[in-house]
Amino acid sequence: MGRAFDRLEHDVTELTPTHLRADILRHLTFTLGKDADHASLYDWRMALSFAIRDRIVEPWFASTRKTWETGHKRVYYLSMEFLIGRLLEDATINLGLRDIAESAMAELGQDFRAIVEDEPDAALGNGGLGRLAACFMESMATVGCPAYGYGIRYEHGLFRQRFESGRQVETPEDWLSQRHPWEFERPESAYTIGFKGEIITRDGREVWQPGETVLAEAYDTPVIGWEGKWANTLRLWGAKPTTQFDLERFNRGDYAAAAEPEALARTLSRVLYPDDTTYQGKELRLKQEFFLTSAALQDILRRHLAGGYAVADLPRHVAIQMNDTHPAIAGPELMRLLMDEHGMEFDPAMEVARACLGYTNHTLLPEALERWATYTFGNVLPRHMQIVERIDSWHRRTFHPPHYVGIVKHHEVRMGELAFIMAHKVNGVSALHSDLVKQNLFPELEKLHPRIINETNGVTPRRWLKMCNRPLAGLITDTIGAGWEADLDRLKELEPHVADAGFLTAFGAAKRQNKQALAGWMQAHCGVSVSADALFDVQVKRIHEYKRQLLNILETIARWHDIRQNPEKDWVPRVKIFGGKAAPGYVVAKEIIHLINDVAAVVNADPLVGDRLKVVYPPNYNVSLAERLIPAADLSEQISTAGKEASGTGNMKFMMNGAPTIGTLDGANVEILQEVGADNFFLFGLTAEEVVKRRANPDHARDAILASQSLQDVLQMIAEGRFSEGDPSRYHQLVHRVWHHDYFLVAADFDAYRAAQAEVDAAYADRMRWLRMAALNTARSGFFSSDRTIRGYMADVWSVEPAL
Ligand code: HBZ
Repeated sequence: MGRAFDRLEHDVTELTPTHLRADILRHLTFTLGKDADHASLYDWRMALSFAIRDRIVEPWFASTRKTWETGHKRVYYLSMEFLIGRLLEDATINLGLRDIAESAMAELGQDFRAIVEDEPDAALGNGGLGRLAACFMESMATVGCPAYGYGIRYEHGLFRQRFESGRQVETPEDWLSQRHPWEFERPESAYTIGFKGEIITRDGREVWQPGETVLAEAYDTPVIGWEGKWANTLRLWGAKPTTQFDLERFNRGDYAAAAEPEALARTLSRVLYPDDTTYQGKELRLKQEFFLTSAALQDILRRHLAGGYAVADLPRHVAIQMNDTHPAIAGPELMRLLMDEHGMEFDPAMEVARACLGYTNHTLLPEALERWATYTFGNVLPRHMQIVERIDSWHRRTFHPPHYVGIVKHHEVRMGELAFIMAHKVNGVSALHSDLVKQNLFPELEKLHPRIINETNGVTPRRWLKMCNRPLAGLITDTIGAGWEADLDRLKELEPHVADAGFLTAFGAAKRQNKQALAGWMQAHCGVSVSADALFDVQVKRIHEYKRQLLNILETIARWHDIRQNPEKDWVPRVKIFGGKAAPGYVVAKEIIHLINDVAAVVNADPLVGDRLKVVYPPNYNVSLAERLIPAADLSEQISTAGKEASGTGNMKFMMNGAPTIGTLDGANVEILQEVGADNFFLFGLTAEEVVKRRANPDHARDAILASQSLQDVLQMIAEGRFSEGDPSRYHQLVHRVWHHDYFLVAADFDAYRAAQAEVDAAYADRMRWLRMAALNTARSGFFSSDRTIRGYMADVWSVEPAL
């Protein structure tokens, strides 16, 4: 690697374990005030993290300097969620220091793995949307796209999940109870954020006089790209009170009242909303969205003006991406800043705002589309309510949309329509999803203002292959040489090797090593013993009816039943692995979790079945657990009802790690199938169009159940209480739903899914055939690097060139 920055003291490539060891000891002594003889695992982790962080700071400064000097356009990614996970190992990998760090720690008598695993996950997100934002940050740094991520520094990330008698129990997550070594607090970068209050007229202009204010204070985490050539900033806002602590009240003994402003402010950045399923009209959520957006936009304008540019020049220097509608208040807030604070007129302000803004849609589910009661919206953000109405009437006057199309409808502000109208580009996240956004979500708006494009999601291969799957990453480098990490299409060079039995055997050995490690972990943490020879069949993602974990567990029951009926048959041993959290208020999802755990208890204790089938559901699925499970998977479950999963990104991680998919034609599965070929993908189920048609038949579930003896048996066993001894009615509602309210077509797809699972068994039984399929999945996964996705956004949405 060449030196990409001029003022670096020591080139990272010249660093030896001895250098690093000295730095670690220096931090242990002078930053932490600890003596090596008495240092805990935590102390060592902090010392190593600071020593690694030191090496990020120089490229970070160099990148920032270069962007300032050249006046390069910057991208601002606004997201309520960044699901970043652990940072230590990722940073060492991107700096090329992974092995050096391991040796340095060994020299100090410490186990690198144990240190890495001591780091808590930064879980500032729910699922795919938040993890995508984290992959994008890493890819923007890798391809040299100058960027800031803006989010909220939640004190408590996504809840921790435990199981009590098989039921999900949530406990608060506490990642900030320990020092977070990666961030820099910036008390000097703080902005006042207003809420409520009234509109007054000043010098003939309407201006907002907020009734409440809080301070947004910046915390910066550098994000380093592959080989340390570029670094960007993840800037998370923490809320602080604007008013001084009331000493007079405190002295009078009124402690609670004295602390009131602080308590009020802190609630704003206290918790991440854990609901990824339904939009909930909570005032605090709206306040959080505005808090993030207003702080970000004030910061963007301050930086732009500090560069000496005119406000009207904003689009030449600034691209702002709204990650779903959560920050869609950016449209009206940018308009307010341009008009009320910078004196622009409405029309030119609209032009500037729309040229800067882009909007990514991540869902078609109507219940997840944000809408705010005009009463709430007008109360919390009175000036923005005026601006929204002005935008809406301007839109009606100028474009004459059909009467039912608009932003404000039936006393609600529709954030999707608002985001669409305020953005110059709107994108979906897979080819199929983008088509459906065009056809079903915004057909009229798209006709009036064609702007919907597709940017198929991707994932960073540094974390999701290089870091989490060392055996496979090593084999890839041995086979095609280094450099594939930043040019993932090069994985194609593996293809000629799949004809080579030696390569396939090595591929199988790498997989086997990961499975062995996972088996040991599951034994220790879940108390279930599994054989690494069994087929590891994995479904990990949020629990949701549309994702159909229910279909998977019903097939599991059918399989168990078949094994019991016919134990002599030559069964391919299977381990069904589940992982995922349900939104705390999502009753049906929680019932499904309970059923999976109940089935696991029965199946795993059945001596007649033994190793032929095991069910394991490790609790608290998160980024770190994904890094353990995905490399060990043989089969990737992507079985959502067609038309419902916008893209999926887990599907891409499994593919990269050599796990063929069993899946429907949904989201990015369609593109995975296209890349990998039908021979290397277990396709089943109704298509999105067929789903819509089938639903029109009110008896679709009944018809499907009556046509399938196996499904009848399974539902009967559940209803009889075979998995809920002593409580036979436990799943009556769930079974009733399958018969009578099967909106997601579990029954209609059941037989097809079973047949596809039988094909999986047959393919796995032929070891060389299976390994070929697995290796081809890896070899053909290059398209799904988030570097490709980011280059797409840069060219199609942001009009930004790489600065590297
Ligand atoms: O975004 C997911 C999609 O379901 C998935 O298909 C896609 O791959 C991924 C990235 O594009 N959507 C989410 O993860 N959505 C949320 O987490 C969410 C969070 C808060 C909400 C609504 C949705 O209020």
